[in-house]
Amino acid sequence: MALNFITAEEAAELINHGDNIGLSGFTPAGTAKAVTFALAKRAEAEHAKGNPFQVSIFTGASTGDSCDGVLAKAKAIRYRAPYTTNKDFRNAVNGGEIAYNDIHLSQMAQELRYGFFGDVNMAIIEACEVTEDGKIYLTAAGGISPTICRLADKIVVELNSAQSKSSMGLHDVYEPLDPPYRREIPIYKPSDRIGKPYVEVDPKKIVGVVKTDWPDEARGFASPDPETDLIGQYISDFLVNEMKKGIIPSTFLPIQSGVGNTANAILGALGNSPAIPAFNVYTEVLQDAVVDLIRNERVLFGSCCSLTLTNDSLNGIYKDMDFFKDKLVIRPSEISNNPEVIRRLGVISINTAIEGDIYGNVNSTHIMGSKMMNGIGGSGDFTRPAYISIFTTPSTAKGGKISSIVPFVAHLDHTEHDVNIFVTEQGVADLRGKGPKERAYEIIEKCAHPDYKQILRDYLKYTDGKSHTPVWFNGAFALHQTFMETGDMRNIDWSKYFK
Ligand code: 0RQ
Repeated sequence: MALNFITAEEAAELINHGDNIGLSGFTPAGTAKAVTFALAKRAEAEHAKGNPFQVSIFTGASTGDSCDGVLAKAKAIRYRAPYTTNKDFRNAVNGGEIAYNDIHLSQMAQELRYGFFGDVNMAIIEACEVTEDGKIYLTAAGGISPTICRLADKIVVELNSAQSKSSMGLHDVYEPLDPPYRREIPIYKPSDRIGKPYVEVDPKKIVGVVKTDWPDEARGFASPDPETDLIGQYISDFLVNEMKKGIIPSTFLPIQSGVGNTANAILGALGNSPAIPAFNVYTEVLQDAVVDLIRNERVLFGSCCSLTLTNDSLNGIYKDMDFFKDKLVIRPSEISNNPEVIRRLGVISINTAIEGDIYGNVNSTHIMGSKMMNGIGGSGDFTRPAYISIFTTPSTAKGGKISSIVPFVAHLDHTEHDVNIFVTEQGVADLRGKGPKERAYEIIEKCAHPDYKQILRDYLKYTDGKSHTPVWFNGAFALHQTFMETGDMRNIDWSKYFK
């Protein structure tokens, strides 16, 4: 069947108010750009005419400005799931304009198949190649593309010439069956391939192909600073020690690392540690640091869901495909983040917290309990089934006015049952094999900033001190309350909270 080439504006005209739209990509990598940009313009035009125009957006993870940014500013999104990082989108969410559903990334595709979100009216998929018989070759990310392509009534392909066709063998496209027919996902080592290098669709569903040359919108990272360097060094030393104790096998275990500057610095530290053998990465987002480690043969293999790289780094891979093709694989998020596989492989997870509490609960998503930052992303997918789960954060935020260690997290994403190790620039708290009160002591003494150690010890003193997990209700959020009232948690006056 001949491909029908259309413009981005013509594709946007095929979308109706109230539609459910699925997008390729995971982070700004591999995300549809041209049609979503045109869709925002269409929404603005409809709104100017007084017509309602809003859609629901389903993605693999965050997107770039040409999607979440422009659509949020155009007030074109009613509902959106999962993860985002865009500032304009965040403002709209925290202003109550968008129903944002922060679900675990590994669950997005299957929950679409289960019908939790209704029909998928259109899938917009970025590709580096599409064939008349319905083979779509994805670009820098797997995301939820296989599932939305299968579920969608209509597919629009963004054929992006800024993405090299040399990426055509990188993907391993596999979609599990749903219960009660689901079998094990047959990945036994990070480099195993179990699917096809393309998404196969009924060609009749491809209603249009939009040619574009829009580069990915992933941003670079700041150079590591002394704080992130220290955290990276602590984690590297901790893992070496675990290997010496025989807890981590001498061949080492695959690493998952979150996204951001700290994650980039940690991977750099692991790569530079002579005591750590060359290792595998089984992660969702592959960042620049890992590309360098693959080139230096410190990382043997990288399994991911997206190449969230600077464009220079991405093009470097595309140019060097002969070197990278047996060292990298891009999977759908349902597979890259699959708890079954993560537990089988024994992945060591390293993610960033906004705050943690003295018992080991972690808040990854909400500032002061109510303002959404980004979302849980894949951190929950990896933390629970991890061989060892690690969370990191600087011990303070906003120049010391906020302690990242608090009596009780103001929002809970990862519970004390799932968190093994907590690391700040102050040190490493090992929560394994400890009861709640022992964990409280460990976290305060090893991780809290010196300005907050006594404040946290005082909080514990005001609990009944005896019960299993002592909580003082009036004081549990007193540090947060003090920050909201005075702008600095160090102004805490516990006596105000006595009744
Ligand atoms: O605010 O931007 O106004 O300066 O939060 O903090 O220190 O820049 O940290 O960029 O590494 O992000 C948890 C948000 C950390 C991220 C989080 C303020 C701080 C700053 C950002 P400003 P930093 P990072 C893989 C895994 C969840 C998803 C996940 C994240 C801003 O890592 O979204 O793990 N994780 N995904 O000042 C108030 C505190 C604070 C605070 C920091 N305690 N109270 N504000 N801030 N701590 C990725 C995917 O799934 C794709």
